[in-house]
Amino acid sequence: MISNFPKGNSWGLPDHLYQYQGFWFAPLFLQGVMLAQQQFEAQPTNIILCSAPRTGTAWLKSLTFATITRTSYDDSTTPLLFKMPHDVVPFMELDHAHFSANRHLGIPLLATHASYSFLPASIIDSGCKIIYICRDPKDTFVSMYHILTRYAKSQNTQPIELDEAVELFCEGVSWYGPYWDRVLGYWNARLEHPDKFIFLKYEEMNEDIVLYLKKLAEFMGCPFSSEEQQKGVPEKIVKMCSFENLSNLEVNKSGKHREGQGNLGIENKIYFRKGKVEDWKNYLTPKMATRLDQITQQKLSSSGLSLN
Ligand code: PAP
Repeated sequence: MISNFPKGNSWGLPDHLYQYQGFWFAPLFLQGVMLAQQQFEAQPTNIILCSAPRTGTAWLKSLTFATITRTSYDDSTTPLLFKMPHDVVPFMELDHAHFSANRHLGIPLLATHASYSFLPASIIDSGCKIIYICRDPKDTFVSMYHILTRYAKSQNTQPIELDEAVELFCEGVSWYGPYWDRVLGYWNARLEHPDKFIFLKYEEMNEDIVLYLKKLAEFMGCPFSSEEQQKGVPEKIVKMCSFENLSNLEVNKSGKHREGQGNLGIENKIYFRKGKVEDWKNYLTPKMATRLDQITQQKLSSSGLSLN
């Protein structure tokens, strides 16, 4: 069925992207989203971490995981010391569709890159809490370009040039793209269910991560007590989950993610690049940046959301 959908350039990777109900997917992930829609039964206690690729998912996973499990582990025992952040939270379209190894990790967290319109009905019907993180499209694009280029090289395929990738991203032909439409989907849904949503921006978190971690803990129903705050527990979690700390752990320098699962098997280190805000300035020409900004302004004009 998927092979009959419209096909798009997969940025130099061997397979195509396929368009389904307005969004572009790699086949394994589209199949996963469709299977999860049919099979996944959410529990009301589930907390769903939603994001587009390259917008801060791994950071959000590590922060929420460390916060929720803080009575079981501290910074010297947390599984984050020997598992990469993507491996401590089940990923709906892979773990609940294709591979069962990470399916039951004993935590209420579940992650997905799917757009709001693709979430299984049980997530909405059960009133699950949803945490959405987004990022300036320019940094998101640069981050996506780098990971796909590195992945293409590891698969011995020829990566595409930066300007061609900008074109594709602007046209919406990117993993789970169009980027703007999926952010807007969650932004608009948040207005309908304000008590169930927290909407985060990578850049704002970067400015005051302790504040945002406290908000997250409260939202998830496990606020930091005054005693914990006096002991500096939020600060310790922030330090544990910082880019500097995580990217220097042995597991994230030399480990592999999803080895033996399909043809995945990706080196953990390619997930950690720079973790900086406005790194796009080092890669995009002014013309490319203006083009991306113009699309952002057009698409978000009446939404009240700003992304740059
Ligand atoms: P993914 O879900 O597609 O793997 P995701 O985790 O959403 O990607 O985002 C990756 C970005 O977050 C990378 O940004 P960069 O390419 O601009 O550097 C990655 O480096 C960054 N990142 C990973 N871990 C952290 C962290 N602990 N703190 C801040 N940024 C991080």
